[in-house]
Amino acid sequence: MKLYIYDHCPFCVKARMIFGLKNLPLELIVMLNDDEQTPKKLIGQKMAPILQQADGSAVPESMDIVRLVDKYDHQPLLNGKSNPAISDWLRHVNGYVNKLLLPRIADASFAEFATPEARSYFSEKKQASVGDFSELRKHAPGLIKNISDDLRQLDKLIVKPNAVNGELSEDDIHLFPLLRSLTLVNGIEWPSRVADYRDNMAKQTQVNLLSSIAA
Ligand SMILES: N[C@@H](CCC(=O)N[C@@H](CS)C(=O)NCC(=O)O)C(=O)O
Repeated sequence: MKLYIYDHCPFCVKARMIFGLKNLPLELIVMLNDDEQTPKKLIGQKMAPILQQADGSAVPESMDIVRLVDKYDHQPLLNGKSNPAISDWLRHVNGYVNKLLLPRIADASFAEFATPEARSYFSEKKQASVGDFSELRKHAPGLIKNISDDLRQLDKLIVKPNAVNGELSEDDIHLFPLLRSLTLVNGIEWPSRVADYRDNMAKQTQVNLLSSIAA
């Protein structure tokens, strides 16, 4: 099967995770960020991730892909219960974290930004929605402090390094992509349980962290 993604995209990480967890073969295709034609041809809109199945049919929406692939072999892995405290934590952090992440993503060496046009497409689109990146960069120290404080709260919610609630659940699929994105940012204080969970999930899901290109 083929998965069309952007490497920086947390929704794409959700879809990648289920393939890694189940150790299923997958061809990853990183689209240029300004390539509107490929996604529009597959699903009628510019959106990633997109799963192209062996019969050629294309499936959008990360959680639809996760649930479909989890059931492929009739041995689903995501059987654990969700903890409402995890979705509350994610809702709170997702309320501000893009102000920290988007300016760094726009500068990083992701394959979807292999041409200057693809990088500008991203920067212009995102600045139109979250505001001027140079202005946001001035707030980075405060945002890094906020996220470090919030990670200390998350530390108390982590039950095991291999599953946030003790057994793999959709909470893991929602939580790990955000932690992976945060590895793009230098200076964050990672509490030990969160760091163990982040590293263990990267191994289990076969999805790389971004520390090597952090700024
Ligand atoms: N509900 C969708 C959201 C996916 C999404 O927002 N993807 C972003 C990338 S992170 C996207 O493709 N945006 C259009 C663009 O980048 O032009 C899902 O869960 O798959």
